[in-house]
Amino acid sequence: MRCQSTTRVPMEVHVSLRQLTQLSAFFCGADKCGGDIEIHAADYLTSPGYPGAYPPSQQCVWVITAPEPGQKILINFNPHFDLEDRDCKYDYVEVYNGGDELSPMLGKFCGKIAPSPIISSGSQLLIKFVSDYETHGAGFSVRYEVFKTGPECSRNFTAPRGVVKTPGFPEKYPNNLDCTFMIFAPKMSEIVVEFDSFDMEPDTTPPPGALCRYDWLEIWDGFPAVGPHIGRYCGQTSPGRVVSYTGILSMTITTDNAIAREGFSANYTIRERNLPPGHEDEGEQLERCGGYRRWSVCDR
Ligand SMILES: [Ca+2]
Ligand SMILES: [Ca+2]
Repeated sequence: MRCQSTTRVPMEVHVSLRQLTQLSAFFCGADKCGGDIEIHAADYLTSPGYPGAYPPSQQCVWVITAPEPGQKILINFNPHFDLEDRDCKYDYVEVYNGGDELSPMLGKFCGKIAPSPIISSGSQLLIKFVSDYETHGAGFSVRYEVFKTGPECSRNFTAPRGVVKTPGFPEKYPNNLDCTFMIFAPKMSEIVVEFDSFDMEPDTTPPPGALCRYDWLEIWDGFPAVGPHIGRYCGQTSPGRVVSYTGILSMTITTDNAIAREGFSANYTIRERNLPPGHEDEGEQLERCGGYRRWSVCDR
């Protein structure tokens, strides 16, 4: 059995070769094969030795638990998936929808095609890996994370005016949100958003270069992460009044797994673009450039 090079047995301990083998198998096993995992952040688990060949005669059981009872778990298998393929009789991965093997099985997998992403219906998921005594493959790697409520809370707005607010406002917003709001305006108009109230979990001691690490609102004048960035907000630092000139304004709301506040409520209005006299042609220029108000972006 191949062991992690970081595993060291203290030299002062006098043990027989047999004991040493058992001990190293124990350390490798504890590190690599099975265990209880509580999700703190997205992370990976792999078959022992991945992406090298897994050892024979493995039986690894991982029980993954989300930090809160109402949460679900999302797992994604790496496409580099390789388990002996004989109708999953000898080597296989099983996924159960719960914390034990009596829970409903969501799938049993082998061969070279990685399973599709799986979402638990409760807060626990069990992954079991079994290999027999011969014929091995590279195994599998799986990324696990708390399933974020994305599609349910995301919305598009096209009406000339409306209200944008955090889910449940003025009650506290839910944890583990990942929502996108997009406001679309007709050509030659701009979007004005006025925040009436704003309160998200503050981040009082961010390290240099970081900002609002727990819960935040992020705003772009355009598509998320594509258009010019307007800002990232948390605590009681309200964005105040925000104007989009591109015809699209995007907001993303991200919250972590603890501590919630009231969130925010904002009114938006779509209005005719107001250009000072003598600058009317800039409007056309903006349209030609795909609505970017930065000339440098347009020039490229
Ligand atoms: Ca095998
Ligand atoms: Ca939070």
